[in-house]
Amino acid sequence: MEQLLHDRDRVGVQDAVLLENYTSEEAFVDNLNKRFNENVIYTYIGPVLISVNPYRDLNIYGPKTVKEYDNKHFFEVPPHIFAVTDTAYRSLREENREQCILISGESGSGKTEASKKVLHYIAEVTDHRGDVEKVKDKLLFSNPILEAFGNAKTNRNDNSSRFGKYMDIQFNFEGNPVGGNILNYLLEKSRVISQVPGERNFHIFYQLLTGADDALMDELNLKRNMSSYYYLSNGDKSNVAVIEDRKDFGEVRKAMSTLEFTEREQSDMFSIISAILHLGNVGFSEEEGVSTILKPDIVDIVAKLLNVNAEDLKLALKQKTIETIRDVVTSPLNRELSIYARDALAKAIYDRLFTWLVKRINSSLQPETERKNVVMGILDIYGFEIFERNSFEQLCINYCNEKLQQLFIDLTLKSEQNEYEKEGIEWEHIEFFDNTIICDLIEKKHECLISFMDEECLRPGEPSDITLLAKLNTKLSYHPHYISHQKADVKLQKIMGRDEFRLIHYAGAVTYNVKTFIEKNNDLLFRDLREVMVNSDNSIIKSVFLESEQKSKKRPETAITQFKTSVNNLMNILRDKEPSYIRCIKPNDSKRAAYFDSHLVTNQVTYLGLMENLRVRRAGFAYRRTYEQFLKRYKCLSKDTWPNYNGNAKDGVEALVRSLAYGDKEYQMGKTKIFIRHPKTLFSTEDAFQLKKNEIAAIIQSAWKGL
Ligand code: AD9
Ligand code: MG
Repeated sequence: MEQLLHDRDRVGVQDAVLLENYTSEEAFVDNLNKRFNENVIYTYIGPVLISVNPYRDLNIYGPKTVKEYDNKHFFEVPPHIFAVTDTAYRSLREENREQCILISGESGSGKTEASKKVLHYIAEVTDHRGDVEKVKDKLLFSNPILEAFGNAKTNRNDNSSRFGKYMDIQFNFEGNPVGGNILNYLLEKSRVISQVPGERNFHIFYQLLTGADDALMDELNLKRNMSSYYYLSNGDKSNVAVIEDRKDFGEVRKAMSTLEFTEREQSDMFSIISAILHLGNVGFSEEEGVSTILKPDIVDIVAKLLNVNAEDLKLALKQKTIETIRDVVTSPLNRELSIYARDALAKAIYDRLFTWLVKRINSSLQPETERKNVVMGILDIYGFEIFERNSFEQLCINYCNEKLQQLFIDLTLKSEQNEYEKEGIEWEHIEFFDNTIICDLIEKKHECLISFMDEECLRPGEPSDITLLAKLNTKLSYHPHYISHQKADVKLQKIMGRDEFRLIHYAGAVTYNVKTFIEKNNDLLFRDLREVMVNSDNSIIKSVFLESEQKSKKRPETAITQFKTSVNNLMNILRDKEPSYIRCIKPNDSKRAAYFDSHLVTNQVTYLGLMENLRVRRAGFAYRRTYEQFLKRYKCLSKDTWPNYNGNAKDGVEALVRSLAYGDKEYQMGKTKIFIRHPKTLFSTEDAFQLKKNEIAAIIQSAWKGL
């Protein structure tokens, strides 16, 4: 137990609740820093795990470590992601309680790696029978496929997930995985058509161009030269040293066959990827406001790859048809609108392909029998984002984080309260910041940011980003967490643009720029293009466009409303599960090993709400352990319990704390645990224990010598 407790000057404390000065952010960060310098990346706040990305292989996930954590009590072993996973798994297996592991943190902090470690640990400690192995292989191999299509090199992370992911692992009564299910959130589809300098498009484009054999390249009409493709041309074309596209492509193909993708499905997918690359090369010119296609033969290639009628596609790139109440009107597009239509098509195809892919993987992960299974969910989702310039995507992401924070507060307080009640300890009310007010501002029916945004997007006439902002400012300026330019103080007005609004989130204030809000929220694809796609003979294209066509018979839902629905569904899924939290932290901005930038870490500690978390955890008792564990370690400190003690553990601890002269207010005896209020009480006990241990060792040694 508490292996590192006695070495706290060097390695810091393994649980931040034991920090003397627990309200000091500096002390908190310093503790993480000390541990990081000793290659200890994991620290707790009570049951919450903090993980600092080491950016190097620390050799701490091998079979030996798995064994060290397998079936051990949480506090008997040093903090580790395996300890968290093991505890969740035992609770699922022994008490039949559904679990969820919630991983958050900013880009590059190690969320995806953490989620893989969880899966890896589960795979290691469950049965290795053939049928179970097969399921585990499928679960593990879903990762390379989703990463190929959903991850990309960004300036923050060479393998950045550009979508949110929730994955269920389903277990049977023996505690073995029998299947799974994945939900995906908000793929960053704008990346398909352009990337900022230094970043890349999704991995799959490069993997296909470097990994496909010549026959496939011919079939797809592709050239290996990346600069031939406009959609890749503004991205980073250098071979990124750490990304091995060719090897990864092999892995993806292997994963696809493990998940039983048919040859046809695979070839349809690659045709779509190639079609998108060619589509980007379709250029337009304009005469008297009417666009013409520059190289129609490129559209022929796209049409062939997508298995659609080439002439229909050409027409759909040059005109738009609008249905009014009275009739159907077709009008030509100018060059700008043709480009817009082309890009919208590329994004829509890719986005739907990704959704199809998740569904396809899910069908392969379905358990063979329909018995009721117990579930462990893993959530790997973008953390709170605050950039120099924040747009629609950041609003969605930060809204999701507000909801997760709300759930976190709910569940943490509830579990603290439950424990106190279960142990018969008097509950002390804890003050905390309730972010419901911000969630309501964003999502509460009829009177929130989302509803006003939708109202404006869907109103007839010419809604624009500026009319949207005007509406938000009028309707929401009364709200304490909404700051319009007008409402801002002089200092803030200087840094806030007139096309911006500001929300005060639980993690800090964020200024959002409304430019492109309407376009992104409407997420429009002209009807002409949709119709061409519905008539495709590519099985994937046909099915994904048909599906959304059927859904959108009525008024199509806006992007943010769809997101709101899926976030609320997610909250319902998580709400009735037992949560475990993993908070990931990035030590520096340069992907460097052994470099801890305290300033950067402090920011993340703020955004992750860790100080608040610590405060809640410390509001009552800093330390709690079962009587058995406490007695086992410290029994040598009292004559009543050492060298021989045969009574029950609770009486033993009672006698022990009496002889250690704990103050009355300093501790409480629960039904199964002792609760200690301040760390210094525990530390003096621990120090006494270390002294005693050395004393006993010396006595034993001299006794040996004497023999
Ligand atoms: V993003 O929001 O998807 O952009 P993540 O998922 O938080 O981000 P990721 O897990 O991809 O970050 O980690 C980034 C990189 O850090 C990995 O590619 C590894 O090179 C490195 N990393 C992360 N965790 C560990 C670890 N436990 N040990 C060693 C790690 N390296
Ligand atoms: Mg990730």
